[in-house]
Amino acid sequence: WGGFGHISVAYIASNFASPSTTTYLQTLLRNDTGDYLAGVATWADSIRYTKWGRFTSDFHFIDAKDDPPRYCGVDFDRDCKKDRGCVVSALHNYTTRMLDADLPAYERAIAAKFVVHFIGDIHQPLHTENVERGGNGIPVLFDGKHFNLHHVWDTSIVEKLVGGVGRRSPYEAAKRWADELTKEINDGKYASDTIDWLRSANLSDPISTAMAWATEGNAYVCTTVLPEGPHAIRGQELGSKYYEAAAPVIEVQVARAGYRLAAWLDLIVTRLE
Ligand code: DCM
Ligand code: DCM
Ligand code: DCM
Ligand code: ZN
Ligand code: ZN
Repeated sequence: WGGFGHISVAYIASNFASPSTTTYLQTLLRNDTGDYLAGVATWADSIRYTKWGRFTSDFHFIDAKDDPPRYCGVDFDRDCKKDRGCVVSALHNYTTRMLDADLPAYERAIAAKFVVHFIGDIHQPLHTENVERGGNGIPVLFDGKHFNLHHVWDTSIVEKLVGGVGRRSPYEAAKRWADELTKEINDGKYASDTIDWLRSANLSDPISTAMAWATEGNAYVCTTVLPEGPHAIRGQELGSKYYEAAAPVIEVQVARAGYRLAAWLDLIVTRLE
C-alpha cells in the first residue's frame, strides 16, 4: 500500500488493540498518543532504499509464481526467495524478534515497526503476485492519468474511495476512514465475519498464519485484479467499471489487515506478560 493505506491499517489496529497492548507499544515506540502505530506505519518504506535498509527490500511482498486468471495460489517453498526472504518470512522473523526479551528495546521497536507495516502489505493482492513484478510492469490509465497497475492498487483506488487525500497530511483523512471501517467491523457489514478473520491467526506458527493471509489476498488477483489476464488490462482505463469491482476488495483487505494487526499484537503482548 501507499502511505495512506498503511496509516489507515494502523489506525484501525489502534482502535482494536487491548489496553495492555496499547501501553506496551506506546512505551516501546516512545509515543503515548493515539498515533503510536500510525506514526510508524510507513517507516519500513522509508528505509527500503537506504544503505542500511537494503536487505529489507524484498520483505514487502511474496512473488507467487501462479498463472492468473487461470489459477491463483501461493507456495512458501516455491515463492519465498531463499536468500533474500519475503513478506511471509519477514513476518516470522520480526514477530520472533518482538517476542525475544533478550534483544535490546530498540531492536524490539524496529521489529514492531516492521510487523505493523508488513501485516498491511501482505493484504495488498498485488504484493502476493509475481506477474509483471506485482503489476509494476503493466501500464494503465486511472481517470485519464498514466500509472502502473501496482500503483493503482497501492494508492489510486483507495484515494478515490475516500474522496481524495490531496496534498494535505494523510493522517487526518486516514483516521476518519479508519473510524468508519471500525464501525463496520463492530456492528456493520463486517461484524459477522470477524471470527472468520482471526481463524488462521496462530502465534505458534507465524509462517502458516501469514501464508493463510497471503493466499486469501492472492485469490483476488484471479477474480478482481486480472480477471481476464494481464494482457487484457494493459493500457486500459480503470477509473470506472474496474474501480467499482476493485474498491470493495481494497476496503475489506484494509479492514482485515487492521483487525488482524491488533489481534496479532495482542497475542504477542499477552505472551510477553
Ligand atoms: N539480516 C540480518 N542482519 C543484517 C541484515 C539482514 O539478519 N545485518 C536478515 C537476513 C535474514 C534475516 O535478517 O533474512 C535473518 O537473519 P539471521 O539468519 O542472521 O537471523
Ligand atoms: N536483523 C534482522 N533480523 C534478524 C537479525 C538482524 O532484521 N534476524 C537486522 C536488524 C538489526 C540488524 O539486522 O538492527 C543488525 O542485527 P545484528 O546486530 O544482530 O546483526
Ligand atoms: N513490489 C511487489 N512485488 C514485486 C516488486 C515490487 O509487490 N515483485 C512492490 C513494492 C512496492 C512497489 O511494488 O510497493 C514498487 O516497488 P519498487 O520500488 O521495487 O519498484
Ligand atoms: Zn505496493
Ligand atoms: Zn511496503
